[in-house]
Amino acid sequence: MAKEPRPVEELSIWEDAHKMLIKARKEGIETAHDRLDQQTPHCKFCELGVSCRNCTMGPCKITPKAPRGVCGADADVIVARNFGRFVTGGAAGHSDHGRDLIEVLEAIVEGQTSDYKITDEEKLIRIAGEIGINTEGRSIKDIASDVVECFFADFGSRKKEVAFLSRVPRKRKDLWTKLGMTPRGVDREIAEMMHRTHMGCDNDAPNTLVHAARTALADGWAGSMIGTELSDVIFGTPTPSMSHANLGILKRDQVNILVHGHNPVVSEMILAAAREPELVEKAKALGASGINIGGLCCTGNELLMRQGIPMAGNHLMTELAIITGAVEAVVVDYQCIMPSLVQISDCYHTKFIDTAQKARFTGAIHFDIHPHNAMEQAREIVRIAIKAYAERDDSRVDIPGDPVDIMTGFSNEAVIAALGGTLDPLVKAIADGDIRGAVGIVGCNNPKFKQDSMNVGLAKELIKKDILVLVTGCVTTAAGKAGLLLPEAIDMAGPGLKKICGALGIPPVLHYGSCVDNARILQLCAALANALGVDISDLPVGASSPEWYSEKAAAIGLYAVASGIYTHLGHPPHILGSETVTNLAVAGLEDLVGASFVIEPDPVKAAELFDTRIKAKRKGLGLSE
Ligand code: XCC
Ligand code: SF4
Repeated sequence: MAKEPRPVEELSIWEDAHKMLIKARKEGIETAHDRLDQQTPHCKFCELGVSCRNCTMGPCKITPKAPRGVCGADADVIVARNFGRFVTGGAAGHSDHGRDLIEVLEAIVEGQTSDYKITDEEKLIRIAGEIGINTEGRSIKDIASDVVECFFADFGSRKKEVAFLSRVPRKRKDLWTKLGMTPRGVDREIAEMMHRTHMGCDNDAPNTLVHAARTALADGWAGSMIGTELSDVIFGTPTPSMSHANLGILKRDQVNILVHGHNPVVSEMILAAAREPELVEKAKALGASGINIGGLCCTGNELLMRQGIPMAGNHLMTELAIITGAVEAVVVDYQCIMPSLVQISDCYHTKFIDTAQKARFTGAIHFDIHPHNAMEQAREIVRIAIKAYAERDDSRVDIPGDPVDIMTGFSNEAVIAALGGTLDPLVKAIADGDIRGAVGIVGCNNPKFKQDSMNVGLAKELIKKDILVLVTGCVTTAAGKAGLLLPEAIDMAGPGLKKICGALGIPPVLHYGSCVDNARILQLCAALANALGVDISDLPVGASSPEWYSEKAAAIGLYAVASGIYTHLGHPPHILGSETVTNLAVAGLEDLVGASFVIEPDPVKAAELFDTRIKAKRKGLGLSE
């Protein structure tokens, strides 16, 4: 028997979401919330992580009566293997995204594209210097060519360590060497995890987890970091600017195109095409007043950070955005794109367009976009969207609410510039206790949580305690909709943050970018630790992914912990079936890497945990409260 749908107020904290969920029900459209209800209760074995399908002697599941799989693997081994592969999926996603940016830079260097260019030459030169490339008196193309080589090599198996380990504090690097956690090559660690988890290989849970951490570190300090840094080089390093967020950014009288996914390579071209006068004229000829580009998820974050384009929503808003009936096209690249969007688009005039060979959707219009044809393809996509505007059924359009203002664009470069060129004022503010510490709140929505209740709740609690918050990924739109990404939000903060952020004219919650941009936070932590002459694990900092769902979020969490950053999760990964693995995650890692995970579903309690941690770390550094 079908379950009664839950009241919409229980599903999300947002009014725009409530309105669209009600509209969906009226129009007979299913959302992730409905499907979660169909899927629950979930399989207990899978939830605990004790089911294995790694070979055809199985599938096996561990029970009190059957404590070992056919091969003899116990719960510890099975949980560790499953978690290892889970993290590896995430590391592969971020890193393959990073590789795509290297390929674009390569195409620029080799003259195969005129659609992309090197926008931030200064940053490219700076990066080259950091990874040991000679820049003296050389042309930008030659330097770029060497950077391309070096980063491609970071994916291979010929190196002892990936290039950006040059940013890591000495103590941390030595620790990784000692533990066998030093990431050597992105693809190598990923392949090795697949190997280790084949039947009959790594059958020692802690050992598997050390390699999971190494794979995650390859993501954080190579795949993701390369993705972020080269995106800045190609599309420009973000600087603070104003924009807005929520479904109200859709425009009744314009051609609305939503870009969704993660990589700016395609979405930047869509934006550029939509700004071409000829295409704007075409839209006007059909009665629209213009072309409006809105962002979803991380592709949205990328364009928001650099181009100030507004955010329609985060993960759980992606289906609801289409349900407004006002979206002409959803253009996607890869990751976090629910396949249900194709079916929902089909219920309206909305064209669903995929653009990557590695992320195709049955029923979508496909474009194969590469550096050499990107702009021309983007124009064609925008033309399709314009045409769709004529098919829009006005009687089904409902755009809920008015957009909220947000401030964005906080790259490390922008923060350092705002501080007058060095990190010293930040170090001083931390030493003085005006900023007691910092926490990065990152990651997703998950229909298992009331949407954004944790994301927003935790951020509010932390700033009250004078803990600076940095947000990325889907927490961005959450914080933005709650008014936290505005300078005026200092009124919700403690006295110290109020003073410092007030003086700088910045919000107490800073938008730091997309999910791969968590690499910016790693870099900041490393720079702070180096400035103080300590390890990252000595800093009064933390990370949190309150409403996480994805393999990528697990990879981020693990590279944060392995880098020495105490990390909170709103709910556990599928590891509870192994006491060994669970204890390592929430305790044992502390002894190994100086940080661990903590699981806490209540935002107020989670903020308390951070408070305690930050107090202890401040004390360790000899700083008073
Ligand atoms: Fe995806 Fe990056 Fe999660 Fe959002 S936050 S749901 S991973 S889009 Ni990374
Ligand atoms: Fe079962 Fe072992 Fe095969 Fe996994 S690897 S399915 S536990 S026999």
